[in-house]
Amino acid sequence: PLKKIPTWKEQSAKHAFAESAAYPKIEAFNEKVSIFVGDITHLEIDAIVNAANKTLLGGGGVDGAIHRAAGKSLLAECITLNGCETGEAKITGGYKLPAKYVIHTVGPIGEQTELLQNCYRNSLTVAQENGVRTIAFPCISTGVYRYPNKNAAHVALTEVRTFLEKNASSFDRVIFCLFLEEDVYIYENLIKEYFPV
Ligand code: AR6
Repeated sequence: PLKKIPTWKEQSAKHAFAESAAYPKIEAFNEKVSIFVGDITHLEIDAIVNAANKTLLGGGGVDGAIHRAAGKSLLAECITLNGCETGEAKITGGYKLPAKYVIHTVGPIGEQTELLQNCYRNSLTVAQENGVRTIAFPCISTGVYRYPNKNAAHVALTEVRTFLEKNASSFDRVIFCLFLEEDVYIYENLIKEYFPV
C-alpha cells in the first residue's frame, strides 16, 4: 500500500508554515510536495507563483489577490518587465507579501498543453536560478483562462515530478495551493499516483 502523502488542509497559513518548518528534510522528491488549501498570499515561503496575463500589470483572480496583498510597489516593478509571453516566467520581489518573491507566469487561454507545461517548467527554472527553495503554485489557467481542472492537474503534477526527479536537491518544498473544492478533490486523488512513497 502507498504511504499517505502529507497534505495541508489548514486555512491558517501560519499553521501551515509551522508544519513546513517542523517537517523533516528528506532527500526523496516525493517527500517534498504538499497540498495547501487556501489563499496563496498568506504563505510565508520563498516564492509564490502568480497566474498572470501577458501585460503583467494585474487582473482578477489570484493575480488580483497577489497585487492587492503585495501593494503598489509590485506593480511598479512589473511595469519595468515589459510583459511576459505565454508559458514564460519572470520573477519580482514580494513586497508586502510574506513570500520573498513572486514568480509571474502566463498560462494559456484554453487547453494548450505544451504552454501550460512551459509555465511549470519555466517557473521552476526561474525559482532554481534565484535560490528559491520553497515554492507554491496556484492552479494556473483553470480560472478565467478555462483550462479543464483535471487535465491541468495532470500537467502540474507531471511537470513538478519530472523537474524534481532531475533537481531534487534544489527544493525543500513544492506546494500545490488549491482554492476550490473541485481542485482539492482532484489533487487528493492524483497526488498519490504521481508521488507515491
Ligand atoms: N489564492 C490561491 N488561488 C487562488 C486565489 C488565491 N488568493 N484566488 C483565486 N485562486 P485565475 P487563470 C485560484 O482566474 O485562469 C487574471 O485576471 C482560482 O480559484 O486567477 O490563469 C489574470 O490577470 C483558480 O483555481 O487564473 C489573467 O488575466 C486559480 O487560482 C487571468 O486571470 C487560477 O484562476 C488568468 O487566468
